[in-house]
Amino acid sequence: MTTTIAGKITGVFSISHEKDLDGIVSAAIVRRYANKMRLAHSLMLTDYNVFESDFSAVSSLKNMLIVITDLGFNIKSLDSVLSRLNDAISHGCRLVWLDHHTWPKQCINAIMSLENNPVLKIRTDVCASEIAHRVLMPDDTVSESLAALAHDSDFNLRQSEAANVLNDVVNLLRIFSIEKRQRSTDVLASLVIALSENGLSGVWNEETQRLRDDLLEKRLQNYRRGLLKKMRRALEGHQDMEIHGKLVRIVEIPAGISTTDMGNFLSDPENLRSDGGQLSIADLLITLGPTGLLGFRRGNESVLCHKAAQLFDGGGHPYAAGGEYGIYSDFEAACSDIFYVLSTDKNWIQSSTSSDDSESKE
Ligand SMILES: [Mn+2]
Repeated sequence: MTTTIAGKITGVFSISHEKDLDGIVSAAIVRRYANKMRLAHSLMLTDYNVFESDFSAVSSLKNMLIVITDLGFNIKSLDSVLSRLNDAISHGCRLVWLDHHTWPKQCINAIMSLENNPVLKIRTDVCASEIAHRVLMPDDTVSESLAALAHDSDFNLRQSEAANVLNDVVNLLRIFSIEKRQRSTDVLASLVIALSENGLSGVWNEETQRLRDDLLEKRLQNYRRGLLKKMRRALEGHQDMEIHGKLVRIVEIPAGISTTDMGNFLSDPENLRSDGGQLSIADLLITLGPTGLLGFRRGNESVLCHKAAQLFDGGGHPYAAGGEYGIYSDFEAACSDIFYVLSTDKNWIQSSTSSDDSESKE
């Protein structure tokens, strides 16, 4: 596509997801592309709750290559998104949209029917950074390794300490921007720039396993200490119940902690140790978030998380799933409800005939 950009394009306007490492790395790859093409580069990081209002800036763009990464949109925003893009395209802009979320057919058709040859690449089996690398910078090894980093984070593989660290850095900077009422783009732009200039080694010292920026490293350690304290307190308030012979544990997720972080914390036997001794690993682990969302994980392969989640208007995989309890005020009362619903159904437990050999695999 490098040869098909119209001559009058003067810059790249990059719009990416602010919320996680995949969005930040996608933006870094887009910036490498802009540099390679000797085009000016501007950045806007956004999230779904402010996407439509942020997107209004698109209307006034002129002669820009608009590159949107790691963001999808739903039918509800279709008209407003289309009208902004139509404005921009009538001012000589072109659109490239790269995403890995599931799109409604109607939205795909609407984007593809825009003028000026829009590019829309959606794949759900990889992360957005990997799509950006393949579409924009296929021969660039820095983009390739950045995309691998985002993959580790997005798929929660946790094989790269650097990915874990950068994910926490993105979160801590986002929270800082909310608390200080600053634009997330202003707070996160230097990270995007550092990653795009020198790849991971621009921000991370592989030898010492620390961030190159000492102050940021200090802020990271404080942030992680705060997270641990919150998660330990949440674990202390856990509710356990044996249902159909399985140990079911519910833990309340404190504000500011992601379901992934909480789930990872609770699945590590190291964290289940307290002064009172060692908590056993639950067969079914349920997290209840502040807005009533439920996360399901298992410590035993005879448990089917997606079947449990189906009892709460959700679904997912046998090993992890999500559902919804709804707004609640009393955690213990909510737990009793959840335990009761699970007691009324046995489909979330695999029949015992094959469980012996499958259990040993986990
Ligand atoms: Mn993503």
